[in-house]
Amino acid sequence: MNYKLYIVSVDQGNAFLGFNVDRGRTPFTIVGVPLDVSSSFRSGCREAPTRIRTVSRSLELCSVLTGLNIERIGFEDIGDIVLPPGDVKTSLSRIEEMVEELLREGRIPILLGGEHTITLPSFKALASLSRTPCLLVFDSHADLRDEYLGSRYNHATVIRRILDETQGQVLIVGVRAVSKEEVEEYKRFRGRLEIVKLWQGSDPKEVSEEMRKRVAVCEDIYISIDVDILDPSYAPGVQTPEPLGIDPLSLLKILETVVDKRVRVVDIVEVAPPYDYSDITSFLAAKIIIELAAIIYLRRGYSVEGYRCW
Ligand SMILES: [Mn+2]
Repeated sequence: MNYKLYIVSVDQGNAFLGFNVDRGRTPFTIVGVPLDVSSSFRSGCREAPTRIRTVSRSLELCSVLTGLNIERIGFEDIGDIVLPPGDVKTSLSRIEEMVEELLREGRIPILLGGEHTITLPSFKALASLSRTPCLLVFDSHADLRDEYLGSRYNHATVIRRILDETQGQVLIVGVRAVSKEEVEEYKRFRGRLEIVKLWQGSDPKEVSEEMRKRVAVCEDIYISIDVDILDPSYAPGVQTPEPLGIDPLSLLKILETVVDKRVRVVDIVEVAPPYDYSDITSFLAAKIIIELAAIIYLRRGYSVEGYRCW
């Protein structure tokens, strides 16, 4: 499949941060994946790619954590993938083929969700190209159910399906909302699945060190950020809010410690603009992408001469 057939592009001014750079200049490819079919509580994450792009245009471009000028790095923003409404199976296979092609082209895809279900096809794409793929999930939920409301493919089963359908290692961080069934699943998958505790008040340093140890075996790393890992006071515009989360700076500090050159794919999912007072969550999502991209860029060892703001 040529994924470009299913892409609706954005014009220059509407791209992430308001400008689109050529492939040759940046390793990052932004793509919107507005899958929004399975929410059990409140929906609207199909609007997130557009909203995150819109608010991103008002953010400044110096990365707080790294001091890098992200304007020098930039993003190739190819637009949104078109998904057939209501057809989950076709949607998932289309996402998988697109991510696989982007990886073959040597890109670092940054997926703007959409619901968390998109991580399944996208991680499968990485897993098909890697000997030891690892999924690093930041989420307040474990998403480990075998089925939810009679469905096997949705936001509440996504990690379970990944364990079933790939050989990848999975590390979930930030879980604070689980069912009894999920605790049983966790025991069953121990060895391939680890859950690192993290909630309001946790020490990000301790958590980062534990995570670094656990990802030591990975050849390639996929980072999936469900924004409901954050406390609803920082990120109210999500599909399934969960109290007692961490603050955004703690999340970034953990990412700063854990991210290295093995990171191949990033997704940020579950932002729900209809519930996002004052665009708080969309702004935060855009900021996280800026900071994370700057960290990845540094860790991959590209020259940053002349790229610093200070
Ligand atoms: Mn979640």
